Amino acid sequence: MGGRGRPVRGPEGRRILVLHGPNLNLLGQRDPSIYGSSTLADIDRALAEAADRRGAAVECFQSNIEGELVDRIQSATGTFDAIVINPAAYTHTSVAIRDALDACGVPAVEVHLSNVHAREPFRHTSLTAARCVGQICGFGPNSYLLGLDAALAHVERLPPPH
Ligand code: CA2
Repeated sequence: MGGRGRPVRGPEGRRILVLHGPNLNLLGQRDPSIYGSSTLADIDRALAEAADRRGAAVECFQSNIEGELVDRIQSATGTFDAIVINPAAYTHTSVAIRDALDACGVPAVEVHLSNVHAREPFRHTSLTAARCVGQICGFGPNSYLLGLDAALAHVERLPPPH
């Protein structure tokens, strides 16, 4: 039993959906001073290896299209234990992604490569973070790995489904 009498299950067999928002497909090709030199493929590989070491699995998906991200969030219900999402620019604009996170019933962790709170004021507001368990930002690609661990730690403390 975990704290407060909740059952604790390990990360084994957990399925985590990783979503990357618009322009993140360009990582490693431009603006390395802000976003570093890792490519999205590097990040996805590191996530898959980290998940594998924990006996869990990730599925990674990137889209520049808001509706495709909404579709993937909706389809996570009943198929994934948690979502790790970097909504990129949609963080600051998307009521649709916020509503999808609300509706899907799957716990989500928001991650950002950069420290959005130390950048332009328009990046300080996240429409999506309030529908997530929490937000991790400013650690470069490690934000995703920290997000994966946060998501696994969170679901381990949820009661198992009936
Ligand atoms: O820091 C993050 O992870 C962001 O989500 C990245 C978004 C930005 O709009 C958010 O405010 C913070 C931008 C992703 C664009 O990625 C690029 C990568 C390489 C070159 C150009 C853009």
